[in-house]
Amino acid sequence: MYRVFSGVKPSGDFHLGNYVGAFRQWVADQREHDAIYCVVDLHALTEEIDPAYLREKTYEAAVNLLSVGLDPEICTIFAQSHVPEHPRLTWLLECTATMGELRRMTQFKAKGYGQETVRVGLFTYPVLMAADILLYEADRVPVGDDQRQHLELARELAQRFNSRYGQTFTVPQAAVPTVGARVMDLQHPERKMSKSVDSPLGTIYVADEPAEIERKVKKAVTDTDGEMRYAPEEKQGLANLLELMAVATGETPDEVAARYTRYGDLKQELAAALVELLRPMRERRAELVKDPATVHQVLRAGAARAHEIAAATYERAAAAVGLLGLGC
Ligand code: AQP
Repeated sequence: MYRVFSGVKPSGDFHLGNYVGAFRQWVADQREHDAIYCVVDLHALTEEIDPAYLREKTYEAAVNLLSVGLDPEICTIFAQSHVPEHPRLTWLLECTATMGELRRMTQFKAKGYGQETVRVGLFTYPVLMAADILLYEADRVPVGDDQRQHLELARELAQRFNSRYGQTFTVPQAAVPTVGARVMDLQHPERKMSKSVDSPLGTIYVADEPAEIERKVKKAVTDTDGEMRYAPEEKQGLANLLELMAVATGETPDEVAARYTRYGDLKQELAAALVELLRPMRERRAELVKDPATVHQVLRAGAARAHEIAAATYERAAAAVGLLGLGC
């Protein structure tokens, strides 16, 4: 049985990109693999965030993960800060990684390169992410396309550590969906849909009411030539809508394009399809918010199981680099 690990940052409200690029796969994986999912709250500290907001979003993240269909009876759901081995292993991996490879991370280049006031954590967080993954000896890491480079770093650090100190870590594989790996902002189709970018009309949140979803899809930016074809390079806005419809129906984007002639018809049917896609989540969330005791219990049980696995990996890594254990 494969071990699968993935995480989500509680830095805002979850959106359609998170669902399509990641959660969909997480739900499918829990039935076939040993699946471990983490709310990576330490990652949310890399940029300014209000403490009360972070607490609220971390709790909501757990509610949302349960709402999308994760079942704590068959998978593990926990908060990163509840397992102290994450920052501990990060240090060992920071002493394995180089400045040069962290400088090449495109997310850092986009958000903080060259700024004196940028937090050190924003520069080093790909190493924390590597620790998240390697602690659980994950074979597969389902992620959206934006995380591919970070996954490559985790693989590189695992291999380097293993070859320097002896076999310690499993080298993970990225699992990126073939359709919907990068859901784009509906108003700015050249950039990905993102929870920390303020684009209220361009972002469909998983908690949006049907009328909101319809309004946002109707106003989605396309192009003026009116030609219905799937061309992600030339027609980014339309390609995004075709991909989303393909995710909802199980077709390919080209097959979807062949069924429509007018953008308006595609938008109307896509809005209806997205409302249906997100409906079960909305209903489950309404139930769960009334039951915080269950959510806290899921996080406590998840942390206990995660800690058991993480502690064993950390001890192995610490011994490998030469740290004197308490047992001496
Ligand atoms: N637009 C997207 N399309 C497809 N997949 C996406 N993911 C995120 N955005 C898209 C995938 O969702 C999982 C959880 O991501 P995350 O929330 O932890 O962090 P992120 O990738 O940095 O997402 P955001 O929304 O852009 O957050 P902020 O704005 O706070 O940085 C990951 O598997 C990710 O690939």
